[in-house]
Amino acid sequence: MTQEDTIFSKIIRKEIPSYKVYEDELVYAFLDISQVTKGHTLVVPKQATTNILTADSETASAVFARVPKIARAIQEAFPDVKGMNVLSNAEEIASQSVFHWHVHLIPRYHKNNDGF
Ligand code: DGP
Repeated sequence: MTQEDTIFSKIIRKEIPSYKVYEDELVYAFLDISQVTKGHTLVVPKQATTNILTADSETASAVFARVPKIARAIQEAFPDVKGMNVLSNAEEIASQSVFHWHVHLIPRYHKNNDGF
């Protein structure tokens, strides 16, 4: 399988539906299907790369430059957001399951973190 064949590339190309949170020429952000908490979002570069261990500086800059804006947009959509985890899993040993780089934005609402 090439990186272009991952489910996220299909989502970026709109071959598979997703709930869009943000999009521009370099980055696509959409709700994670698993919703660890309400508003759990994935920020993905349109240029496919496996993970943060393979991302070039240009791609990494594009993704991380947009993370604060997208994080604040989530907080505006869900005003009860109290904080947020920002994380990225690289390789199977670190629980990566989709091999197209993505950053998780996981809003936190309560001390027990359920968010629902
Ligand atoms: P990771 O384990 O860090 O590689 O995270 C992959 C995430 O991708 C996981 O939280 C579930 C999410 N995911 C997998 N397939 C789909 C999909 O088809 N649509 C959406 N919206 N999210 C998906």
